[in-house]
Formats: sequence, structure tokens, C-alpha cells
Amino acid sequence: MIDLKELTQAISDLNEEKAFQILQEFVAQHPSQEDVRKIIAACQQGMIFVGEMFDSDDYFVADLIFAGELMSRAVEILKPVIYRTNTKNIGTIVLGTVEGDMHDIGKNIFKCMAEAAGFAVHDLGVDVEPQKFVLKVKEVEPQIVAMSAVLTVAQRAMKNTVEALKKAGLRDKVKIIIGGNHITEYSCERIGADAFTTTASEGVSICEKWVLGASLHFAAPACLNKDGKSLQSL
Ligand code: B12
Repeated sequence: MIDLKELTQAISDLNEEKAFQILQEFVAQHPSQEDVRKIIAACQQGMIFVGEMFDSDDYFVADLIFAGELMSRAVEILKPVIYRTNTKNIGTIVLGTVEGDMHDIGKNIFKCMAEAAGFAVHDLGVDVEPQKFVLKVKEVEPQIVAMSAVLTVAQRAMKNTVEALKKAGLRDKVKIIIGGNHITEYSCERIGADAFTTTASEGVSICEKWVLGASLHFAAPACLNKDGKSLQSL
């Protein structure tokens, strides 16, 4: 049995050896998708603590970089259990971290899970300017555009991307989902997306509902506005 708190602690302590040992034990247990969801949430919580320690000057940029590398390797360890080897193509997603934002770990987890669910994902990478989204949407005609941002200021780039899609006459041809740790219902409305989430697994469920024709209803939490100060600058 994996101790999720121990994993969160190991990540927030930047204890790579301990974190990888726990993750390797986890993978060896052939876990269920529900357990995979829980382990990703535990990693995400560890990274939130890292961010808080950066905020309080207990960690520095070098620690953020180390944490990013640690988490990227953690995702590599988890990949075999994230993939469900679904070969059926259920839809197409154009994905990217928006302009100004270099964070890609959450995006990569979403990509992995979406591919596992049967989506063809066109990943544009990080710091993706609005026009690049527009060109890719024209080229591959996806059902869904998925944008990631963890920097609050990058939510403006999400809004710019929606505007660029509108200008190109593409907005009504796609559903737009936005994800990232600081995304709220309020930011979703301001940006003009169709859905938002703070977890990759919920994001994939929303995309599955869209393409599989189920009613577009998902549990959107009430606007928490947990970062209201920054959102006002949108
Ligand atoms: C690691 C890290 C970095 C690494 C990133 C490495 C990488 N390859 O991504 C590096 C060192 C590069 C970095 C740089 C910076 N960072 Co940084 N970083 C982090 C940290 C600690 C962890 C982020 C992370 O990987 N979390 C783990 C993943 C799994 O979680 P996630 O990203 O939230 O993703 C999950 C969901 O949000 C969701 N999701 C994410 N994207 C998407 C997309 C879709 C479509 C869907 C459906 C779901 C989804 O699914 C994921 C899994 O469930 C966060 C702290 C935090 N609270 O997030 C700070 C944090 C994001 N960084 C911060 C800052 C300030 C910076 C810098 C400005 C620091 C500096 N002074 O240089 C630079 C900015 C660089 C830039 N232009 O982007 C701040 C942002 C504050 C804010 N509110 O804007 C944070 C919050 C730290 C803090 N508390 O101050 N950072």
C-alpha cells in the first residue's frame, strides 16, 4: 500500500530518491486508473508545497528547476500505468501551454491521459503564440483546443488565443478547455473557454463527454476566486 502523504512529503522535500522509490513500487502494483489519479494528485500537491516554499523564500529558482526535473522524471515512471493502450481514435485535440508560460508538466500529464483515452493529440509545446494555435486548428481540424497555463499572467494569452480563433472564424468549430493550477470558473468566463479544470483526469473526462456525445454537463466548482487579485489584471 502506497502512502500518498509520504510521496507528497518526498516531493516537497525534493527527496528524489524517496519519491522515485515510492513511484516505482506503485507502478509494480499494476494500479487502477483511480489509484493513478490519486498518485498524480499527491505529486501535484507536493509541487504546490514547493511553490509555497518558493513564495516564502525557503526555496529559490534553482529548487524550482530541480522540482521540475524531478516531476518530469516522475511522469516518465508513471507513463506505463497512465497509458491504457486504447487504440481507438475517439477525437483530435490541439494542445499547448500558452504564450509566456514555460510550464509543461501538467500539460504533458494531460497529453498522456488524453492519448490513453484514445485522442490524437497535437502538442504545440510551451510558449505557444495565438497564431500557432490558429494555424494548427486550420490544419488538423480538431474537435477540441486544450490550453495550459500555471502562471496567472498567462491567462491573458489564453484570452488572446480565444480571440484569435474567433477572428479566424474557427471559434464555433471547436470546444475549448483550459487547465492549470490557478484556473477558476471566473477565469474561464473571462477567457471565453467552454470548460476549465485543475486536474488532467477531469479534463480528459470533459473531452470524452464532448466527443462521445454525452450531455455537456460537468461538475464545475463555484468560482473560488482563490487568486482574485491577479485575475483582476486580466
Ligand atoms: C516546477 C515549476 C517551475 C519549473 C517548470 C518546469 C516545467 N518543465 O514545467 C520552472 C523552474 C521552469 C519554473 C519557472 C517559473 N515559475 Co514556476 N513553478 C513550478 C511549480 C513548483 C510546479 C509546477 C508543476 O509542474 N506542478 C505539477 C503539475 C502536475 O501540476 P499542474 O501544472 O498544476 O498541472 C495539473 C493541473 O493543473 C492540470 N493541467 C495543467 N495544464 C493543463 C491543461 C489542460 C488542457 C488540462 C485539461 C489540465 C491541465 O493537470 C495537471 C495534473 O493534474 C509551481 C508551483 C505550483 N503551485 O504549481 C511553480 C509556479 C507555477 N511558478 C511560478 C513562478 C513565479 C515561476 C517563475 C516566474 C519563476 C522565476 N522567478 O523565474 C518562472 C516562470 C517561467 C515561465 N515564463 O513560465 C509561480 C506562479 C505564480 C502565479 N500565480 O502566476 C508558481 C505557482 C510558484 C509560486 N507559488 O510562486 N517553474
